[in-house]
Amino acid sequence: MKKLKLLFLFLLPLFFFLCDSQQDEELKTNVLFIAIDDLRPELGCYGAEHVKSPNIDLLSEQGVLFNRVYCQAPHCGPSRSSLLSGISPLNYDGIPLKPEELAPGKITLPATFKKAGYYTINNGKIFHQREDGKLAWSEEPFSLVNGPKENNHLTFHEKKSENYILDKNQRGPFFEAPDVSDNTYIDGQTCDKTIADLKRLAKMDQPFFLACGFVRPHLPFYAPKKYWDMYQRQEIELAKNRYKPKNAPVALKGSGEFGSYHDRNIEYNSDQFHIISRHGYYACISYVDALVGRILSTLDELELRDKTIIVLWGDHGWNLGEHNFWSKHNLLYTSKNAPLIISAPGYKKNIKTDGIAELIDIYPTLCELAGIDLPNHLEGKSVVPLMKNPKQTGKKAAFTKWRNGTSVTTTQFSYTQWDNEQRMLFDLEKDPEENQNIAENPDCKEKVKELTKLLNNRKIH
Ligand SMILES: [Ca+2]
Repeated sequence: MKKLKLLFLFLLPLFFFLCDSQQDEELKTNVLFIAIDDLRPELGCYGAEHVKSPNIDLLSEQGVLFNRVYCQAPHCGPSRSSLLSGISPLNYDGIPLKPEELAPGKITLPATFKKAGYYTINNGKIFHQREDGKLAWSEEPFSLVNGPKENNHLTFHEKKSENYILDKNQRGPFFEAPDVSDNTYIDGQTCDKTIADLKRLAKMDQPFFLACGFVRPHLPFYAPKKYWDMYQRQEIELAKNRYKPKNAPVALKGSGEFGSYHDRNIEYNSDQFHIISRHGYYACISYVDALVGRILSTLDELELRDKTIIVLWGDHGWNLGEHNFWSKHNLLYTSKNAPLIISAPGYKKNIKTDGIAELIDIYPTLCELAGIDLPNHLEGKSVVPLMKNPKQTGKKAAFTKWRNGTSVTTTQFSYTQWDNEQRMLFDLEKDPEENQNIAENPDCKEKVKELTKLLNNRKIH
């Protein structure tokens, strides 16, 4: 008996040691957080076979792809502020470009991970501006986006681009295709830095939250020639609905973003303009896709895949010539719908879900996946239940705000109202391209009433 007691006393510290090790092991689920600016869900894995995105497609096979995720604002700054602070801008008066404006004093997503003992790194465009949310990072953010002109994402490398400088802001043309290496542009440099960080982080005795933000396919469409060459220009299909929706309210407008770049003497919204713009957007996607592939290969080489949650997201949708609109900046479905893929150790793979989610849900989701306590200010809801059961319907609705308009998306409808009492309603089942506004149809009176109530209730809370 005495021997047994001695053995027990001898084994007790070992037991606690093992428990501790177990806890350490549990803490060490890293996060690789990949943001792709202005990427709409038009990728191979989203059923767009004409877009060459083999690496992101492969990631989707290793995780869960969300078909119905909606941004909270169709604009970089406010969408990122919302996603990273976990608060919707729906009740905010104006357009909050920074998380400090939208959610003063509230802890951001990367800061929550830092507080939980993670080593946090920011490469490229995560927050809209390099100085935003700065306390979240363990090191000075690596971002050339707001840096000196020769280094930022507007820098062109094709000789003839010099002939196309816009007088008003000295920006270059809206596209170019020079024969240069991947790391000539900022995204290639962001990729190189991220790969070097992964190698460094793999040796550290600390879990990491590594954020990597690419600026393409955001305008201007600058990508190495080889990515343009992946597409035959004559095979590029244009939008079928190059006209405004029938009965569109005056409040529905396009974005003026293309006006920030020189048009290279190509007439806006001409056939040639549509073709080149689509070609440029796709080339930029393939460029970023190749960079994503290099990062994921490094993760595998370092044998970190089983210890890392990977989330890949876009900050909002994009109009690629539908309704003759370009870029984001309105409340059409194409502006609201964003891509999201989450690959987490131990979770389902090669799964797609139609459950409704919002970008503000990423914050609580990552906390739950990593086993970190949620700050109590969060407005989003974890999508882990959807990852476990992708057939669930998810949220009842998603909410988006742009200037004085607010919008709600349900499984069947997209409804938007403006402060000036204009409104638009689309039946996404019958009219997925949103070609006919039915808000004023007598048959839709009850539906408009129901969706208005849903929207106003969300606004109050
Ligand atoms: Ca953006």
